[in-house]
Amino acid sequence: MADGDRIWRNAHLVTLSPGLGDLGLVGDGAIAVRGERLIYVGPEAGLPGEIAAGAESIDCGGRWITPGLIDCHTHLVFAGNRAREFEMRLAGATYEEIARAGGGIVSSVRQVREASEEVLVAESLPRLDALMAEGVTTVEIKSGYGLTVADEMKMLRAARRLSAHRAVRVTTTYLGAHATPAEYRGRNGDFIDNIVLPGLEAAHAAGLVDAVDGFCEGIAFSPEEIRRVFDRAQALRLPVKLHADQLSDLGGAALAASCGALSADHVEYTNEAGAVAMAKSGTIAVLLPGAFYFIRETRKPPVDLFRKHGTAMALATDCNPGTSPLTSLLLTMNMGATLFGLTVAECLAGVTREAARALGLSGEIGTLEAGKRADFCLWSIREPAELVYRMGFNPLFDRIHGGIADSACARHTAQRGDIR
Ligand code: DI6
Ligand code: FE
Repeated sequence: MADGDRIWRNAHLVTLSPGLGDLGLVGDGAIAVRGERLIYVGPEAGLPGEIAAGAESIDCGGRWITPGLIDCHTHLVFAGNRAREFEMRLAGATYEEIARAGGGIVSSVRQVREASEEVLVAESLPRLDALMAEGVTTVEIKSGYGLTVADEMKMLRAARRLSAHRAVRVTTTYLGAHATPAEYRGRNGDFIDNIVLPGLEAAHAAGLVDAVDGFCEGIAFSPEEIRRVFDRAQALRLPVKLHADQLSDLGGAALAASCGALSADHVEYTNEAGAVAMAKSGTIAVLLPGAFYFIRETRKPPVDLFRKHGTAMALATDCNPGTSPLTSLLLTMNMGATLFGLTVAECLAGVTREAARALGLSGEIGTLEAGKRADFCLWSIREPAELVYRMGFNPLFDRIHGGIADSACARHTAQRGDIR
């Protein structure tokens, strides 16, 4: 034993670790933590005596433990919102009318450009808090509403700063090729030359980029344009991912796979060849049921093809002001099951183990295994399916990030009394 070891005992574990069946269940389990790491995960009866001796023990009262949840696709940093646009759509307004009234993605671009970095942080924190309140310990955040070099970097700096304010890991993704701003309308090539590529270089040089993404779609960027961005990313040794096949089949999934992408996201229109290519390259299909629901899509991602060919699936919120104003991974899992037909095991793996793979972090997080980071959640539930089954109910009992429990921080803060 080492000073400060802690054991969470009297719990049931959803380890998601390979080789233990779908969910990697361990009944009557225990977890031992040293510093930021897990040092034992398994049956309580099998806890080595040298770990048990002298460690602080926390009785979980028969609750369930899962890995910390991972939201592997968000546009969480933005300013303002698009509620008015939503209201206009409900009243029957067309896309054109909304655009003419200053709505659509350009309105988010305008608001982000007008916002300071401090305002972006302040407006994004409540969204991050909502995710964390349901057990999120890692969140990916994309740029893409700045669309100038300076404004893209401002978004990424704001994203990084969020993790200084909260006990959560933030990974940042450069999405300069998200939309063509008004000043470059009809000149995608120039926009890529003048903004997207220099922005990537600058953001990377400033240490602000963990991965590079693009929006491959008729209304956004062509596969050829995306390839130029990916070529630069690869020259900088940055992993890539892609918004692929959301509204049409441009072969985005196959393009992503051919570049060894970590993930292809949305993938509603992905065809069988795309699914096969993704399985071969280990590219994760990140399903985003919130956007599917919110924009009332009807084409579902080809889940059966993904299963048939062994393409791994993750689930994420796609939190963004235009097509998925969603800050709940629990509801995302419910939607993954009800709208896309995923199993409970696929949903839970999709927000843990597979989400970690979609971020290139599977060596660190995503399952409960000795050696990984001590990121996990305690849930007041009777069985794992409850996490997928309920809508709008939060059974989180405690959230542990890097070995530190939110409950311990709350006690600490309460003890400090006046400084709140
Ligand atoms: N996919 C989408 O649907 C959007 N961005 C993306 O990558 C829309 C973003 C917005 O409307 O703000
Ligand atoms: Fe997205």
